[in-house]
Amino acid sequence: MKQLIKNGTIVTAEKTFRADLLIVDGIIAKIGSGLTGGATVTEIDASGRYVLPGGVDVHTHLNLALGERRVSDGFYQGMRAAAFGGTTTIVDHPEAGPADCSLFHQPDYYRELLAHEAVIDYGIHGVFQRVDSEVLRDIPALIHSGVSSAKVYLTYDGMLNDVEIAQVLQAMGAAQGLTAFHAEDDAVIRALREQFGREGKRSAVYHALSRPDTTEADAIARILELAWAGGNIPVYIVHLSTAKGLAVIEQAKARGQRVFAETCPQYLLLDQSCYQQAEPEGLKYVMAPPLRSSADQQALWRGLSNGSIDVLATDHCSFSFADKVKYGQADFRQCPGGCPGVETRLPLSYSAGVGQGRFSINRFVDLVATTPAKLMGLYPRKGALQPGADADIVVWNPELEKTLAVTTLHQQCDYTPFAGMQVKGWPELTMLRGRIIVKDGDFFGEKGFGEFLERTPFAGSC
Ligand code: DUC
Ligand code: ZN
Repeated sequence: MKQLIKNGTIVTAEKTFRADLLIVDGIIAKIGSGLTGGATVTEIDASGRYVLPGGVDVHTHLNLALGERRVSDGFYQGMRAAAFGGTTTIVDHPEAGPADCSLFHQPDYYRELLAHEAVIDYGIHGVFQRVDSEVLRDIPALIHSGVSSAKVYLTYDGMLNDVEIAQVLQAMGAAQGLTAFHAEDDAVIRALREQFGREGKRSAVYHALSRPDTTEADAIARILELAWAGGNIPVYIVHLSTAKGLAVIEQAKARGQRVFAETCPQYLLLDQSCYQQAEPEGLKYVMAPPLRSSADQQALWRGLSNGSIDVLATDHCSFSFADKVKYGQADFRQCPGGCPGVETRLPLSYSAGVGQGRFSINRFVDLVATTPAKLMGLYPRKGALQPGADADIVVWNPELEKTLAVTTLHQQCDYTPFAGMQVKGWPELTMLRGRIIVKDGDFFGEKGFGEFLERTPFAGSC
């Protein structure tokens, strides 16, 4: 099957140029001017539109379950929403599995769940919930099974201590795995949560106050020292939220350390004043790390534009507002943490990033598609517009304006933290491996068409 996207403006991480793009059997075959595909070609007119690689969101929790608390969308609805927002690949973070389960358990379990549900392509991260000889032994096999990254928590129940982190880093580095870190210092957070609980300070604002910015910066500093001491082992910091944490990363990068950082739209566009909203509204913003100050936001924008921050992902985690109120109204410590965002990532970051002159459209493509694909072992199959790449393509209308509202989004969540925000720029058409899955607000995806992506081991740099 042949398709030709005509008259569009192609945007890659490096350049912007007018050209046509020919797709043969789901793969990009040619990019050039005046292309024709013969009698059997289907043409898509992209005049006045940008032609972008499909978005790659490497931090989602589309099906997270923490005991009886479950996110509201699940894989099918979450992926459908992603497609509406121009994202064609996700790499999902599973929750911890049963006690003592092997390193393969959660990726295998997620693959089973996803096999018949997926409407976009997907990878799965591993998760370290304990460290022992079996876990360390299994790391190379995990990486070579296509799960080239795995996450370590420095807080929550499955957190690792420094000795365990050093062991994991050694084994991951040797196997060319990329270790992702949730960087929050548990001891301080635990102490503050207990103190606020004792003092009856249980509203949403105390969630933020119990996780000060130093907890992120200190945790990052600890991770980076361990990775450096281990021989500059590559690390990936998820959902960076603070200027202090960014400063630690910038110092490390300056000494040549292989550290990669991700942030998310909520940390760029929402601030801690959200917790002051009349109760229970503040619970919508209970997430870890919490929202920060406007000075932190400015620092993160600077980091995105100057290259200190490498990836824009979402940490999409759609616990409903109803459940946040049910569990968290009396005590923020019981509130399930997270917010939805997989559908709004591209429009928000394009509008606030490119639209407001903070970075170029090429940097936008780099942050939302190309660099995440490189880091997570998906490039150049994903995140690239070049011959041989999957034809995962977004036709982007830079003039389309929308006001974000829960009623018009497709995420199966009863709120969006970005309600009322105005965006200019929207994906009109989303294509996955040559197949149109969203066009002009209609969904044409099919359960089971999304494929598991065997990710390649980490190349060492990107
Ligand atoms: N933070 C959240 O708020 N929710 C899901 C996981 C995480 O790291
Ligand atoms: Zn997360």
